Amino acid sequence: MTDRRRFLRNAVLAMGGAALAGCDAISQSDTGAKVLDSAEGVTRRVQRLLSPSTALAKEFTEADISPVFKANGSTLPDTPEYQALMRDHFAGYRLDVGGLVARPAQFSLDALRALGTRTQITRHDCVEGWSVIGKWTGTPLGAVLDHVQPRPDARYVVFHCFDHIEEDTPYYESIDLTEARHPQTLLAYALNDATLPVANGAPLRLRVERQLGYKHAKYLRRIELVDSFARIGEGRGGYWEDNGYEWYAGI
Ligand SMILES: Nc1nc2c(c(=O)[nH]1)N[C@H]1C(S)=C(S)[C@@H](COP(=O)(O)O)O[C@H]1N2
Ligand SMILES: [Mo]
Repeated sequence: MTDRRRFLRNAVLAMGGAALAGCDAISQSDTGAKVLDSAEGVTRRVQRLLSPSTALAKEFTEADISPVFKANGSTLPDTPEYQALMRDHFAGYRLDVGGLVARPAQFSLDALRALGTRTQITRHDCVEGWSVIGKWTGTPLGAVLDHVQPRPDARYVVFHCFDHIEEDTPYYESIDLTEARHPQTLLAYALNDATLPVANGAPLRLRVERQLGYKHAKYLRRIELVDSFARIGEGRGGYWEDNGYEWYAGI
């Protein structure tokens, strides 16, 4: 448990749960009700109470950048679809954004760049216990959402990836709209001023800097706005969540 986690848990105990009574939209759906019941839901809600939704993850300087940015999990998706795109240096890549949006769209990497760009030097913390600092450049996810216009019933952003860890179980992840609109949440296409390497998720991967490594979906294939992730994968909001990890992986 990180110091922050421990601190949050103590904060929950100190408040006796009373401060959590003013529930928001999360209690309105079946999935939300389940999340709220769990300790994890409490952690997330306390974290939101203690740090405003706009709080930034720490940013570092050029001098702090790790000499090598370790790659983890999938490092070379083997599906024919991905292999074909890779052979062509991703020239034919299009990110499909759909689901509960007014204007579904497909974006080339140039189209994404045209929506806006941000660079940040941040620390990546893997649940396995290692960290690396890297410089990321990408399009703020908020700018993409502004373009596709989520419908009022949209609550989560789901990231479908090209790779799978087990046969026929594609990697996927999800975050809520608050996290999606956070200024440091990027669809990143560059690492340390170079085109994103295949091992780190080319051509496009998520950066969601206030959460652990497994939330940062690599090899983005499709983004889907949903009102619940109950019917996606095994229903827990991500590949690793379906295998027991927490959905809100706050650092
Ligand atoms: N599509 C996909 N995304 C993924 C993974 C993966 O296996 N597949 N692994 C996750 C884990 S556990 C970590 S720590 C980071 C690793 O990112 P890196 O390879 O750039 O270090 O990617 C995350 N995103
Ligand atoms: Mo990880």
